[in-house]
Amino acid sequence: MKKFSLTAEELESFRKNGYAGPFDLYEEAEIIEKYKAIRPKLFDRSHAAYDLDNKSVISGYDRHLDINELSEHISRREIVDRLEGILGPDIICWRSEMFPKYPGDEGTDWHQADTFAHASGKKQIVWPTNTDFGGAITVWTALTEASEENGCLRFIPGTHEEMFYDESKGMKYAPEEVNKLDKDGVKRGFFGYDYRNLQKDPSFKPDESKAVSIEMRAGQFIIFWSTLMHSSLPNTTQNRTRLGYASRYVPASVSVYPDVSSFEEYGSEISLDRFGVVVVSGNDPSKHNRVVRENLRGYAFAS
Ligand SMILES: O=C(O)CCC(=O)C(=O)O
Repeated sequence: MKKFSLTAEELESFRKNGYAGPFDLYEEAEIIEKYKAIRPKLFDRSHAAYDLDNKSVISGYDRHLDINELSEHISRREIVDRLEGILGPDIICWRSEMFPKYPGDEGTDWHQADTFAHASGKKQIVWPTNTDFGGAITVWTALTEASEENGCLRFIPGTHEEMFYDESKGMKYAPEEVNKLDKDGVKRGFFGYDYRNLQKDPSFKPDESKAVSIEMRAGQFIIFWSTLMHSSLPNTTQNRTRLGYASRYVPASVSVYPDVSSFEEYGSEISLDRFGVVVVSGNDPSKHNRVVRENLRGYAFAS
């Protein structure tokens, strides 16, 4: 057992429900200071891994590769000790994303991600062939409070072992056409896509009567399978932005971006020239991913 390992009960509940937490990471005063330090750095792309405009939906991808506070965050023991019970001893972080929801923003459509091919059309992670299960573990950290009013996450517990979406179907990026009220009058979208286009059964409707809201104070994090049915509520407040930072982890045996040197999604193209996975625990015995030991400013990752 490590200091922050999941207990046997927490692990059992995680296996059944597909998520664990929320857990405390930063004190209230600490996260306010951290957020103040991170915010201006998000706009400074001088060392960012990708040449993107700040307006791009994916400008918040992989900022752990150039913002020291985030480079430190992804390997925090409070997170990694807990992941070891789920993913085993050798763990890589292959992606992180900022998820802002400004006052008036729509909610995020219900979705599940297995290979993360949904937007780019290419599998972004591939588990070894002898494994019948994919997906990634997402650690979603609240950099601000996340409540039902300003757009907290919603989960449907126990849905993580069956995919209701076919990520190979492809979706059309059309920000002007989607993001309208859905059939139930909820303002919801998927950052310019309509995730419902990937449904295996076009008449499928997630059973929202079983959904739970994940309210968190700033500084807490939640762990969940990307294959868990999840969404978030619209931000209906006048002035309370919700900002989540999601870091995504898989065992080191998983291949990340196999056979591609760039990809296009959400209307932007990314070259992977400066991309690398970060080993946050153990080693990378498989050697099929490019591993980076320091971020693009020279900050050494802990592992
Ligand atoms: O923060 C959100 O609204 C969505 C987050 C999400 O879909 C994810 O972390 O996978």
